[in-house]
Amino acid sequence: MGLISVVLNTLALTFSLDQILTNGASTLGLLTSPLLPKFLINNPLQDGFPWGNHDCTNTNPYKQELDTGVTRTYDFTISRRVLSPDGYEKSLISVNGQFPGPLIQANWGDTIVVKVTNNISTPLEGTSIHWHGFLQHSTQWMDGTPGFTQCPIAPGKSFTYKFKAELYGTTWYHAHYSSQYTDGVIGPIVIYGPNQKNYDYDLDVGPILLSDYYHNSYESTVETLLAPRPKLPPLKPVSDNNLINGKMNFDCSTAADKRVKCSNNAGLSKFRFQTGKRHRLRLINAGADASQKFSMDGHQMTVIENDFVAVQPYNTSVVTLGVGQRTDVIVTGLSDPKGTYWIRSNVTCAEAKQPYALAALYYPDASSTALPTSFPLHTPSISCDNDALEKTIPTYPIGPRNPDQTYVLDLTAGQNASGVWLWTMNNLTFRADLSQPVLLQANKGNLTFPPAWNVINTGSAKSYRFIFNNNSPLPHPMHFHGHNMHILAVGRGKWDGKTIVRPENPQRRDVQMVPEFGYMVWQASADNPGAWAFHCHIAWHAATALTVDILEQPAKIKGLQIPSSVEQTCAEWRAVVATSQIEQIDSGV
Ligand SMILES: *[C@@H]1O[C@H](CO)[C@@H](O)[C@H](O)[C@H]1NC(C)=O
Ligand SMILES: *[C@@H]1O[C@H](CO)[C@@H](O)[C@H](O)[C@H]1NC(C)=O
Ligand SMILES: *[C@@H]1O[C@H](CO)[C@@H](O)[C@H](O)[C@H]1NC(C)=O
Ligand SMILES: *[C@@H]1O[C@H](CO)[C@@H](O)[C@H](O)[C@H]1NC(C)=O
Ligand SMILES: *[C@@H]1O[C@H](CO)[C@@H](O)[C@H](O)[C@H]1NC(C)=O
Ligand SMILES: *[C@@H]1O[C@H](CO)[C@@H](O)[C@H](O)[C@H]1NC(C)=O
Ligand SMILES: [Cu+2]
Repeated sequence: MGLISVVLNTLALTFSLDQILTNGASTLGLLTSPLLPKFLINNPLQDGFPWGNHDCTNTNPYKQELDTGVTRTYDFTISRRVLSPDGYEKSLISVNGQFPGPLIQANWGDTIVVKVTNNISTPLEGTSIHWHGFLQHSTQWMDGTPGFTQCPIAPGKSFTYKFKAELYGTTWYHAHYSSQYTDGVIGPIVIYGPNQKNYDYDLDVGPILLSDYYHNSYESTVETLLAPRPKLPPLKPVSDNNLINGKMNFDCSTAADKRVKCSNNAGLSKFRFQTGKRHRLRLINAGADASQKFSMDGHQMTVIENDFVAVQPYNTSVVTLGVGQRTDVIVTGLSDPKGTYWIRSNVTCAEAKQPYALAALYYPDASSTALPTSFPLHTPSISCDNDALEKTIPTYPIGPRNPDQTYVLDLTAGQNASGVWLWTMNNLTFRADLSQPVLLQANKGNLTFPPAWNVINTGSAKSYRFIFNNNSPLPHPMHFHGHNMHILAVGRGKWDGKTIVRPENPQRRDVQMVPEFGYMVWQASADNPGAWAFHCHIAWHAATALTVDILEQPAKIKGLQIPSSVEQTCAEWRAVVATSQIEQIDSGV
């Protein structure tokens, strides 16, 4: 059995039977996985906390430059490894041999350092890691976006990322090179911070990554998507499975390629609850395409945070997450110590052969080998809209003033002259030059960019607003780097030009679902000079050009002291590209 031999090579001796089920060699989603603490304790404390008396109602985290003086250091090697997360063997691109990759943890105000080494071979590829949702104030070159803030890390080379935990809550990291992350380069990040006083919790169950999963390599998917298809409609890739913390069973009789090693009953993620205790769950959609509808049979959830933004708590039985989004919930344990329940995550708004991910929840006296027999609480729903803006109210209110600049961004799709289906933003199809990151060019004072880089130069505007019109029949999870967007309005049809939901305190987050044939009006403070991607987080859409580059405060970019390692990474990348060993197969991001 390929699966067993892979596991045995390096890990089996120290693993329990439960962990042998970890076909992705990850320790997430096991009954032996440790609970998380309230914060990491090796910091100096003030008023009992690493962050002193700052909390989620008294401190503006975008302005507060909290610095604990503590650094958390990680070492990541990105390399191919044959694993069978759902029983079907695949050459994944792993982080330190694991899928999902290891957890990064820090306290609010700590500094995170991650040395990333590119050990991907056969074929050789670049890589780069994006720290999703981090602001990167004063480290704008550490955002990990090729063509925007850096060149890809060349094969055999390393790049060390260093950035502050300016916000707190739950997030993830992922490769931002082509659609590489969908083959495995993902992992959770927890930044401990203040909790909401009346919604404190007893036990932190930790990250729960939800991800649609493909048995084909990302390269084959992307190459098929970008092949000319004269007169034919665009393709929609179909996922093979849906995973919770990288685990799920797969029915091998339905495998597309019967020659590939496959075992049924690969194993599910398992979680433990205590009766009557309040549990914190950190939900993350780390998938490629699908929105996820997360629910727990028999349990209500209380939402306390969306993305990196604490919100006034509200109850729900289903959490909807577009790709890239996170929601933290508190769930109170029920009273029966023998209870077992299904945890479910359903794919929605995407094509899937097996859309139903399951995990098992056990109370202390339940046998952890018995499968639950529970039923869902609610009526099924398939909408992938986020909860209404009226419902998601940040605990720290910020009312953005009138913007200095307003832009209209029209999204459509069509075929170019070679018959390739591509997305267009204001009629332009995005394609990065991975060897020429916009941030470095702007730092040298050259603000002339080829049209395909889709650069929108916001000049010296102190704040800017975008009216984003989605003229397509698909919803899109739109992500902005380096900021939390103020989401002023979202809906179907066209914006009326005036309605803003709670102008004194609109929802903030870093990814927002925009409905099919709908709009999103969002605004940002230009407090972060840099080159920031605004893109659809569906990997297949970003690969097919659904991206723009928002250049903020270019005059200030000219004064940035960018470390020489960024330029060196470009020199190393250009040297590989010059030997034609690596081809750019898509938009680059
Ligand atoms: C680098 O990748 C090769 C296989 O592609 C693997 O054998 C080796 O262990 C990897 N090195 C590290 C440090 O992960
Ligand atoms: C939310 O649910 C919790 C328990 O799960 C309950 O104590 C609380 O009253 C509920 N809040 C509302 C507003 O329904
Ligand atoms: C998820 O799918 C199951 C069927 O497997 C269904 O019973 C449940 O209601 C669905 N959940 C949601 C939120 O639609
Ligand atoms: C159409 O787009 C593809 C993919 O970006 C590109 O390779 C091709 O050159 C484009 N064709 C034309 C005529 O621009
Ligand atoms: C995009 O192209 C259409 C049709 O050629 C044109 O009507 C429209 O004004 C263009 N939009 C922009 C923003 O250039
Ligand atoms: C500015 O950058 C563009 C795009 O990379 C390049 O074509 C042009 O030669 C540069 N101009 C100068 C003066 O360096
Ligand atoms: Cu999209």
